[in-house]
Amino acid sequence: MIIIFAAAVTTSAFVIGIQLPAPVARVDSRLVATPGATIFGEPGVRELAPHHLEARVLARTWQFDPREIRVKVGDTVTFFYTSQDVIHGVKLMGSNVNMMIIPGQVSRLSATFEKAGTFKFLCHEYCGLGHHTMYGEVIVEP
Ligand SMILES: [Cu+2]
Repeated sequence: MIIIFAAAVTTSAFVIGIQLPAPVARVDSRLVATPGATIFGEPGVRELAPHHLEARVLARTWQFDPREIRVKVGDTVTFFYTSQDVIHGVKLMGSNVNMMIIPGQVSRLSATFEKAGTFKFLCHEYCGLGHHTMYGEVIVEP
């Protein structure tokens, strides 16, 4: 069983590309939404290089800002998430993005979109009465 478990972990890490997200930076959650104070002051998508984008997403009760992210097929997007208030989470369907979003901490993960379509993302940490309204979508254009 231990050998099978070790093989499953090794395969998911090095073949499938599933990684443990680690905190990459700290932010002051009181100032996080202030323009100019942190990278989340102006949330959205920026092009860093051809086919390499950066998405800065601020989670707060009960929405993601931005709620819609548009990319093109073949783009690699590095997602940065943080929370302004309570612990949230994000699971992006059809990708490896599945992270906790913790106030004061930046979570980062990259995904490459090989297929056109609309991929929903949603909060997977119960964050209060409006939790079920906390979702958005990545639109991958051909
Ligand atoms: Cu939630």
